[in-house]
Amino acid sequence: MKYEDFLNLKYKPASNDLIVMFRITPSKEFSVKEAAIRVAAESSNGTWSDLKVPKHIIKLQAKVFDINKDIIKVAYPVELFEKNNMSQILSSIAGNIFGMKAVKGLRIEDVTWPKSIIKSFKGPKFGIKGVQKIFGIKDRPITATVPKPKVGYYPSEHAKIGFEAWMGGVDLLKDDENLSNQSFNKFDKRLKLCMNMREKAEKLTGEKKNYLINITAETKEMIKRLKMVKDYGNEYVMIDILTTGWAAVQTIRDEAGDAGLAIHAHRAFHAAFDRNPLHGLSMKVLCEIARMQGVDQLHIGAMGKLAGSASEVNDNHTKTSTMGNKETNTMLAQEWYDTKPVLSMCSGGLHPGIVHPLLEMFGTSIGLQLGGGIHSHPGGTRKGAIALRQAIDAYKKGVNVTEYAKTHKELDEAIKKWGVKVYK
Ligand code: CAP
Ligand code: MG
Repeated sequence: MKYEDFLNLKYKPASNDLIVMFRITPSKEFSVKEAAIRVAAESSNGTWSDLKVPKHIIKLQAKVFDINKDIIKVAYPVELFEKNNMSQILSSIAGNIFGMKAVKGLRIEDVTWPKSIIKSFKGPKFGIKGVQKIFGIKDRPITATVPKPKVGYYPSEHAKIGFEAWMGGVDLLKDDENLSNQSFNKFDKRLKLCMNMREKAEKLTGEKKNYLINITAETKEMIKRLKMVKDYGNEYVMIDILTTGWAAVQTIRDEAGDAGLAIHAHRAFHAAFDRNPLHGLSMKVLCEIARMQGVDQLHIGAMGKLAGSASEVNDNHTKTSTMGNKETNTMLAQEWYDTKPVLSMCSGGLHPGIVHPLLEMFGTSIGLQLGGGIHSHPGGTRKGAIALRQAIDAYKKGVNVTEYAKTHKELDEAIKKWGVKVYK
């Protein structure tokens, strides 16, 4: 076995090969081709020196089958991977290779996952239709808000903010990604008080309300917290999928599925590896993995305060919310078989004057999360929530927000404060 065995530009991938599209920047002593075969070798079963090996091992070699400037495609025999084991799959295709001296930069742009791997994971229990059914919503986005400042409130203050937001028309109160069970806001206290407020708001508004309480913790502790959420009759849990890790997410998917709870996935930590265009792993691939692992809602970006271009967010949305896509210059083809679509949650610096472009891009079967864009409304949280619902109503009626604001005070105040932004 030698490096050259991992190159075959005439190879046509088998239908059950796993295919990775890499963007590769070779170190100066290597050509793209030399670096590419080293990546294919190290991520499948090669090594740096030549080896005499039995025939059956050769079958597991990955093959570089396409090189186009700095984009290479590698086909991996599916036998290389353990089904239903995302950690092992990523240790192979997204492991040592990022640290190889043969590359100065290496980024996984996309992956085509073969059917046998996709179907080995549970996928979402609810998916888009299931979460819309929880709220009885079909023709408007699901709305969420997170109390700001992101941490510091006592449970009673947190619950009060939740009540105000629910009364103003928000569907989901959400914990921030770094709120869990700190001394100033204990999980069990917060859960109890927010459930009381949820019940009160449901009665007064006649609308279904829910709470995305963040169970992020060590896995056994997360299961304990998930069970507490279930006991209170809430229908969701929230988990920071990247700081907890894929094995933990898979366990929570099993537990949440048994408990009939939907999963809201926060993606904090993603920018550590998806922001550098020349090194790391794209958010598209994280969307694909999260979908296989079975989250029901996932933050995908929104061209607000955080990095991520409209086309990147659009690709993310394609991976969460469609049943498949053809190859483009930024995406590999993917088929999802019967793995449910995941609700794209758009968030990050959003306010009522900025939601229309998102609805124009993605339609109304998405989630909109506004934190500061609700709580910093001049009239306070409840008015901020009302302004968001007014902006959504305007969209559904085909009226632009400036026009609609003339007869809707809360929206008018939001626009006066933050303006109406259209994405460039
Ligand atoms: C938004 C947010 C979300 C980010 C996550 C925050 O608050 O709560 O965590 O949007 O980013 O902490 O910043 P604001 P993404 O609405 O006040 O900005 O959705 O891109 O993963
Ligand atoms: Mg947050």
